[in-house]
Parts: sequence; structure tokens; C-alpha cells
Amino acid sequence: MERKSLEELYHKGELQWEEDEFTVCRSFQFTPPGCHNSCGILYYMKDGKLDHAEGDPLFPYNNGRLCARCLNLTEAAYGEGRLKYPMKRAKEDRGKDKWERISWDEALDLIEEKYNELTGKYGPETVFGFVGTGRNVCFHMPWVVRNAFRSPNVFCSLFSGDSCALPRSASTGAIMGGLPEPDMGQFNESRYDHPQYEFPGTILIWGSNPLISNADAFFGAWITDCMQKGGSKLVVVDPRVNWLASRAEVYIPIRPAADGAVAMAMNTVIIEEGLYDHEFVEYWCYGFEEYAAACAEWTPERAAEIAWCDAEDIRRAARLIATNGPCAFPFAVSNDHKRNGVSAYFAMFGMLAITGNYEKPGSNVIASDPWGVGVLMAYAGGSTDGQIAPETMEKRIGYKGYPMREAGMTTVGLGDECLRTLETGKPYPLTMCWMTGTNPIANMSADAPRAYNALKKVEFTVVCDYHMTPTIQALADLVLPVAFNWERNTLRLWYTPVRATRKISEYYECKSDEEICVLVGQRMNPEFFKEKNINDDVDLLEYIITCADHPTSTWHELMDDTGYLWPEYEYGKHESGKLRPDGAVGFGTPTGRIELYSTLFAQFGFSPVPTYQEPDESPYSTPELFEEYPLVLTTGARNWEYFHSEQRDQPHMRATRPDPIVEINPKDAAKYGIENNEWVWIENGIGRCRQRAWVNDGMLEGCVSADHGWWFPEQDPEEPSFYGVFESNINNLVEQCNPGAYSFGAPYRGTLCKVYKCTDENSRITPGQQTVNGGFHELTYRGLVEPPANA
Ligand SMILES: Nc1nc2c(c(=O)[nH]1)N[C@H]1C(S)=C(S)[C@@H](COP(=O)(O)OP(=O)(O)OC[C@H]3O[C@@H](n4cnc5c(=O)[nH]c(N)nc54)[C@H](O)[C@@H]3O)O[C@H]1N2
Ligand SMILES: Nc1nc2c(c(=O)[nH]1)N[C@H]1C(S)=C(S)[C@@H](COP(=O)(O)OP(=O)(O)OC[C@H]3O[C@@H](n4cnc5c(=O)[nH]c(N)nc54)[C@H](O)[C@@H]3O)O[C@H]1N2
Ligand SMILES: [Mo]
Repeated sequence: MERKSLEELYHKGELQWEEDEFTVCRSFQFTPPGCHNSCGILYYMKDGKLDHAEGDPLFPYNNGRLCARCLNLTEAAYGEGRLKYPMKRAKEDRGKDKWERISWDEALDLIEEKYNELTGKYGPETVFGFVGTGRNVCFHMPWVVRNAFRSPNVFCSLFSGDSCALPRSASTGAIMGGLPEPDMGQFNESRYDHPQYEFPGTILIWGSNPLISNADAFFGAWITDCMQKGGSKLVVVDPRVNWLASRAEVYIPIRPAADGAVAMAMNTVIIEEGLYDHEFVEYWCYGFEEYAAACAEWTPERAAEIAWCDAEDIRRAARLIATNGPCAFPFAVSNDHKRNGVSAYFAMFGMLAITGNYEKPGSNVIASDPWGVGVLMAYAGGSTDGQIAPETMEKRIGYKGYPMREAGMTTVGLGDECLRTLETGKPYPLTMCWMTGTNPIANMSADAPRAYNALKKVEFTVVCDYHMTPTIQALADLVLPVAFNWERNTLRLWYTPVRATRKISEYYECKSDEEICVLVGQRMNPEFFKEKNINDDVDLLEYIITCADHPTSTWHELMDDTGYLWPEYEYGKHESGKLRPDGAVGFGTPTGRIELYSTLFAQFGFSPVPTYQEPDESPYSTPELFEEYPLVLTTGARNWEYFHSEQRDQPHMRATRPDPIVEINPKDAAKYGIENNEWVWIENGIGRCRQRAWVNDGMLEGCVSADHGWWFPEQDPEEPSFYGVFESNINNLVEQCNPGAYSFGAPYRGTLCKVYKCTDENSRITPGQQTVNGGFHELTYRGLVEPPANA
């Protein structure tokens, strides 16, 4: 029998075909559900609904591979929790599961009425917006808030220290004027076969787990591709043994948050042993001497002592990175999730610089999207388009007085400042909240009880989501149901290739985030939308493309073709003058070189070279506290089943990970009398929550790693439970309003805690009861307050 080629079997070049009882639609999965990637996907549609999905074997990004969450898309889209209609709730019913279905027109009327009432009293700046992590929904909220509501107040939820991506981009922005991404061949369509491509000799995996997380437009299995096809070796630095650590050439178990010291010690080894790239340093780096002197304070022995690792491993890792190039370094959030993260990144990216690992195949390269539209549409982007009055702009919260922000490192204000403003009403009340793609009390906010109590004060809250959440039940007055990826027209511009998707199905009255932008915009600022000729979702996309630096096609043109655009990538842009606005050779910094001594940091009064600072609470900075809370806590290691707080209502996901898990070493478990699989309280001076202990040798002794994002859709939706959102919420233990220097980074990883068995006696008051009674700070568990009568 003649065998068909893969191209024939999978209809190369076609966006849609019939197969058996299905219509197969070729597309790219962005969102929902949440994810940082956009894999090639085939939707098998039947009777207008998704029957199942498969990875597209012909798309060279993921080559047919998909993760569990995509394979389970039907449960995500058609499960019980999916929202179908706009719904409102009377303010006095907040906390109760009492929702009234309304039409889109009624929803818009309500928005307009509340907007007029509240801005009439307080001005447009009283409106503020929240967005979550980069799905593809980052530009919508800022667009609505700025261009429809004409307020400058946009935030990444109540995320303390904007602890995702911003610490690392602040660091790399200052030292090299861009964000360098690891090159796994993804920048060219021919991938590993591209004639210029070279596999990394070494891949540095420092506090990330890309096989699971696929973070930041990086497909984790590219690492195993490089290991299999190119023999790449791994250096892994992580307090937990994960799959990659178990295959590493050098594995360094590390005390959470001691990363900066170890990174500086690796630099010391490379410099002292003369292993650095002398030519690259001479031509392309600035301030090597000062940098080397700063790092020299950290010898491998000194770093190993406080990081609870082995000095010889630090040396072995440093030598491998320096001599077995090119070295690629996929990003990680672990180093963003701490107050000293910017500086730790400085030493890590500085190490890549002194070993010459930039802008060449298989190293890290400065990535941008092919049209240069990223600033407008990527992480919390969105332009202002001149719609905000200058005097309103002046009143922006969490921006002024933060030099890195004022210098344009981010378009969002500091979430901690937003929290303080909510709590005090100063400098003015924030009364109308617009949330898109975030579930703050379940996940993004540090100190979840404090966040809940502050957000409760808001007069009118609108949430756009695809399913019911604890945040909606606790705080929303109006809910707008959003469309799934295959129910919307959209564009993906988070690095290359540009990808466009089209609407192929509908679900009840759900609308895409783009459609919502346009509806609200036309209602609230009709002149602007008329002037720009934005009448629907696709007009909005086309308009945004025209704002790009070098747009080459339209959404319609992409849709008429393959749906994607993958131009040839150019390496060595520092040598061809493509990294600087003035077209000169070099990097986008004041000196044109990679600034190992950062003139920008110096100008802002920050340390111009890396420094290591102990976390505020640690075995070394607060030894007395460490006696009471003798374990180092890290949180939020990603798992296969869940993207943050999503998927908890999907039976297939709950079957493999039914409960929140805290990992603990057997020696610690024995010391604190904890058995495997037992429910335990995790507690510190800020709050407590309960999870199930997983006792395992892979967890570094003295440290525990707890799940994030947990709530229980099967539990009571009403106050004080809100689906049990506070019971296992690890952010009960994470401090707010104390971000790191630079205003970036907060202790989501690397603080202190204790762990003890749950008993009936110590479980009488639930964290939910405490939260709705004012939070952990007013009522403590330590015997001061009797349980309320209904406990
Ligand atoms: N499935 C899934 N994928 C996701 C997400 C999700 O929720 N679920 N979230 C997305 C988001 S927003 C992000 S930011 C990325 C994050 O993506 P990653 O950074 O890759 O992922 P994490 O699993 O958070 O952290 C990786 C590793 O860091 C280790 N670690 C913890 N604390 C420390 C520390 O202090 N130092 C060091 N060296 N290691 C430490 C953990 O043990 C874990 O193995 O993932 C994205 N992808
Ligand atoms: N303790 C601890 N806390 C953490 C972390 C940690 O590691 N430890 N990680 C932090 C990090 S790095 C990040 S980035 C944040 C992420 O925090 P968030 O991005 O706020 O993540 P979620 O809590 O899952 O909330 C996202 C909501 O958006 C909805 N949604 C999904 N897709 C769409 C869409 O296309 N449109 C709309 N309108 N809604 C959509 C989902 O249903 C969900 O309710 O969490 C942070 N919180
Ligand atoms: Mo993140």
C-alpha cells in the first residue's frame, strides 16, 4: 500500500479540511486557557463544537507536541464552571452566589452608569485595571483602561514587586538594552536545520523548569531536542530535583534566594581562572574591572556556605559554562520572585557576557517580534494613544518616584502602591476596577487576605473571565464571559513567528477580549474609535498593526495565507547596528556596550554592579525568627496540570493532582513528625494555609516547596469560603508592600515558615474565617481569639 507523507496526511498549506465526521481547523492555541506559548494545533470540530485537539505536526514550533492542558481543552471549554452570559450582582449581595443574567447592552449601560457616577465624583483616575500574566490578553486591559476610560492606572493585579519578568527585564534592559532569549533555533522556520544554527554546548537552567512551564514563549521540549540532536549538556541550579536536574552534568541544589551569591561566585571562578572571552569583553563590555571586583567578594566557598551547596560544584558549573559553549540560558521566574532578584540576574546575564554568549547561534539573543509591535501588544503593553488628559496622567499611581518605571522599563504601576492606595484612599480613592485575565485573591497577590480586604472597598468591579472564580464570587459586581481561542479572531506577537487565529465557533454569549475592548470603547469614547475606524475586533487588530515599527502584512493577509509569518532571523545584530535606534554598532545602552558597570543604575542611585543581599527573613538575616520558623519556604513550582489558578474544575487534572502539595525532605518530615500525604499547616508571621505533605528525597533538606494557585470549585462558593480559596493559599504567607530595591521583586520564593500536622484542635478557625474577619493581622491563631460561633 502506498504510504502518504506527513504533508499529505496533514494537508500542508490548508487552514481547514473535512476528515471523517470532523471539520479540521489548523490554528495556534493562545488563550484561554492560560499559557505563555502558542503551539500549532488542529481543532477537530463537530456540530460547531470542539470535539478534540491535536498538535499540528507540520508547525515547526512544537512539531505536533501538545501539553496535557491542551489535550484537555474540551473540559476547559465545556465544563460546568464556564461562563455563558454577562451577569450582575447587587452590591449588597457580594459574597453570595446570587447572579442575574443580563444582556450585553444592559452590561454596557451599567458600566457607563457607574463610570459616570464615580468619575463624576473622583475623576477618570479613579478607574484602575488589573491584568495577569502574559497569555495573549496583556494588551486588552491597558487598552480599555487608557483609551476607553482614559485613566492611567494599570497594574499587574496586586502582584508585589511586579515579580514576573520585570526584575529580569529591568536588569537586562539596564545592562544591555534588551531581553536576551535562549536560541533553540526558534527564530527561523527551518529551526535546527538552518545553516547558521548551532546547538548549545551547555544549557543553564537556573531556577526554571521549562519542560513543565514552557515559560515566556519558550517551548520546553526544545531542551530535550537539543540534548538528543545536539548533545547539549545541562547545568541545573534548583532546590528540588526535577527531571532536568536528574539528567544534568552539574546539579547544584541551592537554598532558595541565595542565587545571587552563587552567580557571583561562578563569575569569580571564570575570571580568576582566565576562562572568560577576552575579545568579547574588550570590544563589547564596559566596566569589567569594577564588575570583577564586585564578584570577587564571593568565592565559591563563601557562596556555598550560605547557599547550602558544594563549592566544587560551583567551580564545575562555571568551567562548563565558560568552556563548553555556546551557552543558552532559558529564563526563570525563581529569580524574579525575590527582593534581590534584579541583582542576581545582573550576575547571571553578566556571566553570559564575559563568556561571549550573546547574539550568536545557540546562545542568548535579543529577540523581538517581526513587526516590532511587541511594546504595544506584549506583556501588559497597550498604547495610550493620547486619550489621557495630561493632568490625569500626572496622577498615575505607583509610577512617580520609581526611576526604573519612569525610565520606561514597564507600562504598569507598582501593585504594592495600588494596594496602599486602596487601603488608605490616598492620594485619592480607587473606586472602579476592571480585571482581565487575573484571579488576584487566588494567586497573583501576595498576602491574599490583605488583598481581599482592600479590594472589598472598591465600589464597582468588572471581571472578564471564561469561568467562575473565587475573585468573581468574592469581589465582582459585573462579569463578562470571554471566548476561547477558537471562538475569537486574534494575533500573537510574543516573539516570532507572528501568528493569527480566526473565529471558527461560538459559545452562548461569550465575546473575545478584543470584542469587549471595542464594545466598551465605542460606548465610553466613541469619537476616538470613530476616528480610528475601529468598528470590530479585526479593525482593532489591524489598527494596532499599523502602529508597529515595520508592519508587513495585515491580519486579513495572514489569514488568506498560512496564518503565520516567520522572517529570516539575523544574528550578530550588535555588529550590524540593529540594536540601537541610532543605527550605530553596539548594544542599546548609553555606552553602546554591555554595561557590567551599569551607568543607568548608577544614575538612579542603585548599585552599578551586582551585590548580594540576604532576604529580609532568612537563617542569616533573622536568626531568632529562624528559630521559630526553621524552614526556608519556596512556592509555586509549576506542575503539568495547572496554569496558576486555572484547571481546578477539570476532572482529568484533579485526578492526577487532586490536592495542593508541599514538598519536604524526609529528615525534616521526621523532625517535625510529618508523614507522607498528610495534611499540614504551613505558617509564618504573616499567615498560614494547609497542604498535603509529599515527603521526598529530591527536596533539599531545610527547605520546603509549596503549591500556589489553589481553590476548590467543589466547595462553598460563598463567604467566607469562596471555594476554599484561603484554605490552601500559600500567598497567605507572602508579604506585601516591601518589594526589592528598583521596586522589583518580592519574597514569593525564599522566606521562612514552619510546618506542622493538621489536627482538629489546631484547625478550628479556618483561614477563610480569619480573612473575612479582617485578615491574619487582627486575629491570630496563637490563642488570642476564640473561634467565631459558626466555626
Ligand atoms: N504548567 C504551568 N506552566 C506555567 C505556569 C503555570 O502556572 N503552570 N506559569 C507560567 C508563568 S507566569 C511563569 S512566570 C513561568 C515560570 O516558569 P519557571 O521559572 O520555569 O517555573 P517554576 O516551576 O516556577 O520554577 C522552576 C524551578 O525553580 C525552583 N526554585 C524555587 N525556588 C528557587 C530558588 O530560590 N532558586 C532556584 N535556583 N530555584 C528555585 C523550583 O523548584 C522549580 O523547579 O511558568 C509559566 N508556565
Ligand atoms: N505564591 C506564588 N504566587 C504566585 C506565583 C508563584 O510562583 N508563587 N507566581 C506568580 C506569577 S509568576 C504570576 S505571572 C501570577 C499569575 O497570576 P494570574 O495571571 O492572575 O493567574 P490566575 O490566577 O490563574 O488568573 C488568571 C485568570 O484569567 C483567566 N483567563 C485565562 N485566559 C483568559 C483570557 O484569554 N481572557 C480573559 N479575560 N481571562 C482569561 C483565568 O480563567 C483565570 O481566572 O501569579 C503569581 N503568583
Ligand atoms: Mo509569571
